[in-house]
Amino acid sequence: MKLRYSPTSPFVRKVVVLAMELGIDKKIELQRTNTTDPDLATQNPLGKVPSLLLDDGSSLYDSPVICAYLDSANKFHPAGAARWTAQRRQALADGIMDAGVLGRGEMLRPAGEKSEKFITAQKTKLNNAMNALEKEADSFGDGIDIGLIAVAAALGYMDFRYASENWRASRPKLARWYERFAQRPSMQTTVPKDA
Ligand SMILES: N[C@@H](CCC(=O)N[C@@H](CS)C(=O)NCC(=O)O)C(=O)O
Repeated sequence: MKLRYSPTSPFVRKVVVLAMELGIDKKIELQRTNTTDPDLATQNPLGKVPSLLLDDGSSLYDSPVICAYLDSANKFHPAGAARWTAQRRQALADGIMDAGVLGRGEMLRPAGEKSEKFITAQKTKLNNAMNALEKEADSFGDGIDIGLIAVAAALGYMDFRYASENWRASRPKLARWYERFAQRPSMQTTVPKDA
């Protein structure tokens, strides 16, 4: 299988961290992709990465679907009540990534074309979502599941693109948890950098 990817996408990072934690990353061929590549739209009509091309020629998107497919044995998708906690956290973290990516796209638009109101609205979402995570960070523990992998990918994106927001300052529990989680080899080897 092939993963269409961009090295700076936090959604891709979530998928790759999961694959490394599952020990299946070597089975996935990484294919660097510009989201404007016309053939990406033939695999994912939404033209987004990550997109997973399967050996039978079909494709899977978006990142929660790809993660569920890769973790078909549910090692990191827990059962019972924990399942919904993990899925909700993944949704919250994916929302941070969405707001972060949209906000950054807007910031990069030429002066005169960008909307400060839109950027502020996205930052409000980021901050509200991280405040919600701070409230439950005590319960994160030292385990790992798809929700926590997603939270780590989102916080990694905050460090990468929103360092000036200094998210740790008012979120000490989340910061302490992330400091530990970020030591995992899967996190260390996927730190994003501009190409
Ligand atoms: N909900 C999607 C979001 C993926 C996404 O927004 N990817 C960005 C890169 S970080 C992208 O491909 N953007 C291109 C576009 O929106 O046209 C997922 O979870 O996979």
